[in-house]
Amino acid sequence: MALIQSVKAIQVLDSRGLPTVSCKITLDNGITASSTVPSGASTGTKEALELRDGGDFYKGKGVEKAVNNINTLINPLLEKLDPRDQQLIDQKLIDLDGTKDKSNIGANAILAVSLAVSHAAAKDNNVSLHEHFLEIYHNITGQKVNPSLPMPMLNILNGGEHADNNIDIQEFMIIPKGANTFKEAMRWSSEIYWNLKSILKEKKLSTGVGDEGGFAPNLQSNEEAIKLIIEAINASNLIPGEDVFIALDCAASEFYDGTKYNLAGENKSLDSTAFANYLEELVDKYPIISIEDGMDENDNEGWKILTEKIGSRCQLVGDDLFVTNKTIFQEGINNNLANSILIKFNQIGSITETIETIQIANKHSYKSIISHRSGETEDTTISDLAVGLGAGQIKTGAPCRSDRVAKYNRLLWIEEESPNINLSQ
Ligand code: 2PG
Ligand code: MG
Repeated sequence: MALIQSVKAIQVLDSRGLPTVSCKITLDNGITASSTVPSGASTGTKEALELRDGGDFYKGKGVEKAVNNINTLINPLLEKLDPRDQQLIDQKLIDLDGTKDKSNIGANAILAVSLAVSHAAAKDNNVSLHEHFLEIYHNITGQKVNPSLPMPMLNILNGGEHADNNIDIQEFMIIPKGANTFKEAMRWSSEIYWNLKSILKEKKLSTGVGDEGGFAPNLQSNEEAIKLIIEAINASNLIPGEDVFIALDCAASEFYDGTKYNLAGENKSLDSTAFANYLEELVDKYPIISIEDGMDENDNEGWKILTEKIGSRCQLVGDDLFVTNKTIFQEGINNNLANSILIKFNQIGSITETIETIQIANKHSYKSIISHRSGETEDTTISDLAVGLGAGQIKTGAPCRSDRVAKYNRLLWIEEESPNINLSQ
C-alpha cells in the first residue's frame, strides 16, 4: 500500500492560452499521477475562488501563487498519507484553506491536488479511474450507484461569452438520445457537426469556432441557430425529436441586468415572465429537452415561473444557480427551483464536495450532468467521474478540438474496455 511521497505543481496553459494549475503526485513506490484544472468564462458569482496572481504577466491571469501554495504548503501536509483516503485528504485541504470560497489557498490549487490524489489511488489499486470513483462514492455516501456511459450533450453552435458573434444564448447542443452505444452517439454527432459546417458554408456564414469547438456564425436570432441544427440533423439522415434532441445553455446571468433579459442580437428586452414565455415557445416548436441557466442566478422568482411552466416536460439545469455547492443546491431544491444540476468540480473545489452534491441530487431525484469548463485541457477526469457515478449525462463541447474530444475519446475507450457498462438512455 503506497503512500504519498511528494506533491508538485507547475503552471501550464489551458485551451484559451491562459495559465492553469497542473499537479503531479508521486507515491513512495514510484507511481506518479497528474491532473490539470479547467477554468470557466461565464462563471457564477458564488463559485469557489480561482486564485490568480494579478500584475502584468499573463494579463494578471497567472497562477503562480496557487502553484506555490501546492509546493510549499500542501506538499508537506500530505506527505505519508494514503491516497485512498480521498475524504480525509480533501478535508485537510479545506481546513488548510479555512475560508468558505477557498480564496486563501485557491480552489484551483485544492482541486488540482484532489484530482491527482484520486488518479494516484486508482493507479496504485490497479483499477480504472471510473471504478475508483464508484468506490469513493460508496465510501463517502454509504450508497451504491450503477456505473453507466453518459449520454453526451455536444455544443455544436457557440454564442454568448464563448464566441465573438451576435448570438445571446451561449450553447446550442445536440443529444443523440436514440443511439444505442456511445460509439454510435459520437458518429452521429460528428456527422451532424460536419453537415452543419457544410450548411453554414453554403449560406456563406462563418465556420470559425468558439471556445468549446462549436461554430460561431452571426445569425438573425437564437431560433435561426436551432433551425440550422435541425437542418444538419436531417442532412445526416437522422430524425430530430426521435434520434437526436436539442439542449440549450442560455447562461442567462450574462444578459440579465437585474430586471430584464436583454437579447441584444434580437433587439428584445424581456422580463422574467416574458423570457420564460420565449423559452416555452421554443420548447413547443422544437425538440428541446434540456435548458440550462434559463434564468439569472439570483432571479428565484424567474426560476419558479420557468420551472412551473416547463419543468414537467423539459430538463431545467442549474449551473450558475447552484454552482455545485451543496448548501446553495439544497436551498434551491427547497424552493423547487429547476429539476437538474450541472456538476463542475472547480466550482466547489474538491472531489469529496462534488460527490456530496451529486448525492443530494440523487436523493431528491434531480438529474446530474457532469460538465467541462469553457477553458479546458487534456485532462479527462470528468469522463471517469460521469461513468463511475452513473451520472447519466455529460456535456463537454463539440466533437472538435482536442481539449473537448479528449473527454469523448476517453469514453470511447471505457466503452471498449467495459462491455458491462451501457450507455445511459
Ligand atoms: C457553462 C460552461 C461550460 P463556463 O456555462 O456551462 O459550458 O461555461 O465554463 O464558461 O462557465
Ligand atoms: Mg452553463
